Amino acid sequence: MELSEILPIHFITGNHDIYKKYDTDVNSIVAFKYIPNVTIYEKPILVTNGKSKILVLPWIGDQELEENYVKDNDLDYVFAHTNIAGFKYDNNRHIHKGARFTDIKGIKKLFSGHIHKRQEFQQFIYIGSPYHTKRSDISNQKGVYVFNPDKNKHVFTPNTFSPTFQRIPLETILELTLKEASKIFHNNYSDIIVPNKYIHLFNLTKFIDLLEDCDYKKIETVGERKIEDELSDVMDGVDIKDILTLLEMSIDELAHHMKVLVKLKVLNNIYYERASKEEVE
Ligand SMILES: [Mn+2]
Repeated sequence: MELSEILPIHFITGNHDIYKKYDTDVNSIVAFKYIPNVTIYEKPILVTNGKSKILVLPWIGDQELEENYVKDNDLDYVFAHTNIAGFKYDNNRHIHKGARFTDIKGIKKLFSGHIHKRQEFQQFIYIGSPYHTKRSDISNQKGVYVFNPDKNKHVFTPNTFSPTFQRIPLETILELTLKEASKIFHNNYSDIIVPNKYIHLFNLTKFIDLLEDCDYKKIETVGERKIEDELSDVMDGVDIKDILTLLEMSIDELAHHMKVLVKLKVLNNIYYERASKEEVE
């Protein structure tokens, strides 16, 4: 709202803004549609600034279709929300099942959302989330891109304001003065990596007491071994889930008896199917 008073805002639907798995007709960003100076895009569309041909490509979830939209139009720029083959998921696994945009010739620049990890390859850019949201963001610098289509130049400005997630070895901290330590922990989420052999000796409570004047977000300790376990957990995790799958997972978490779980899932499925079929006015 405040932003739209400064400059025109353009939204494109992503997979987490939609109710159904692929169809974007029921989405949450529609709520912003009536704000002056705000445009939302629910379907792929060609737009222009008078000089360049620009494809706006909201979430489709079908890599072939996405590739065709890009191939079939002689484009300058693309703004997308999708998996792009050759890049990495937030958990660092390679994206194999994704649109092969990097093979398509002639795109001057492509910006995409979807993956939160900021990454660039040639003229293809995942802008990333604007700030850290979880531990997998550790060491991924977030920020804002400003793009000038006339010159095909972009400038990245790091976000040095928002809290970040970080991991700091205990040895490093022990070398710091209290003032230096306060500065590092200030406003951030920090894991102190404690060597396994010292895990029972390090007194976190006492340590945090020392930092009482430091306005930190969170300080936790992790053993070296725990980090290894966690990393392999992340590797096995599936990155993107649709609402149906998320609902099913939370049903599982209720830990009812098998019979009840099965009933809930059947109900969930029926409800979801109905909702998906229903016409939206
Ligand atoms: Mn997404």
